Amino acid sequence: MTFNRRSLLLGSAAAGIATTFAIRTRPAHAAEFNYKFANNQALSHPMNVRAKEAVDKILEQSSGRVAIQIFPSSQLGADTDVLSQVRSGGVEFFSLSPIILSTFVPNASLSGIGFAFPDHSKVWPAMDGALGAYVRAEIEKKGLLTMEKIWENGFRQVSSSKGPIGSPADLENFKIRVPVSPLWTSMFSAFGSAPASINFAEVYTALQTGVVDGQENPLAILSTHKLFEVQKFVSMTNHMWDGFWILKNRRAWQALPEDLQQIVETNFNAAAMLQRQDVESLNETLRGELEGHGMSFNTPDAEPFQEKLRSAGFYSEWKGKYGDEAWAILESAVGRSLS
Ligand code: X2X
Repeated sequence: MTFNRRSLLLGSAAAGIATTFAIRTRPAHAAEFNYKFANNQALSHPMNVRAKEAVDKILEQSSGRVAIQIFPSSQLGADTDVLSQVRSGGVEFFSLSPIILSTFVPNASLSGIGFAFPDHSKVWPAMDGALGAYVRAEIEKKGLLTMEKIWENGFRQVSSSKGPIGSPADLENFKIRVPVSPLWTSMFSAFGSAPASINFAEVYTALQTGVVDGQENPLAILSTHKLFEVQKFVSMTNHMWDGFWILKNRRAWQALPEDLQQIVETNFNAAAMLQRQDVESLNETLRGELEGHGMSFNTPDAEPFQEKLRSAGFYSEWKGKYGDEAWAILESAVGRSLS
């Protein structure tokens, strides 16, 4: 990374002094559109690496008219707060899991149903196809907008400080942090766990202080967020796939002339394609690194977990909530019956 004003801004955001620094260093020829992109990921996560490349290109291709400043690591607030900000216009762009987004757009969580996707070969055609189009339309109905291409978070794995999860019985009474969303709470309640809804900004501390014994996230996050410092066991449950929609405040977006919208949309979507590859390969190759940090891995058979959800009525309950039309879109995307 070259040492220039923009990398300084990005670096200072990580240190938590972004706002004051940004004001002090604003150049005389400020951009016409100064927008913020908030996210919950560490600077080292491919989300921020690829977003930085995208905003640099946007600045250049717009001849300096669109300056997007990145605020990583929940600097502008926890996810549920920033969701309010992107609705009100306090933040112009925000990346959010479809499952957390469901607190505002209920059917957005459809793509996160437990064990729906077997692997990425079904994920991308679905999210770039009918399932993604359905969800984007649901988001628009609520007055928000999103970029076309969803970014990758990955298949989620359970980690614990107490012991490996080998079967559904090991999840019973397990104190697990889940993101703030009824789908997550419902799923781990169906396993008989004790789920606690905690925003990502608080996860490290919650694990460190023992408020919860475990959490679930893709391996890239265990690495970039250093959760290996406070967790010992990783169980490769692959229990759900998760991504990040890049939400846009409608008013801020419509204030951009069409050619600038095009520049922003194109660069974010191109960055998404690269970020998907980066994160997918990290999630496939990080096991060795995490073992080097003292984590131990096991890979349980997924079938008993799915069976437990089925017998607890999880699938029929959510089919009822989403409705038959949405459920049919999901089943056709994953290519099989889920309930
Ligand atoms: O909160 C989480 O666990 C994270 C980072 O995976 C999401 O944004 C859903």
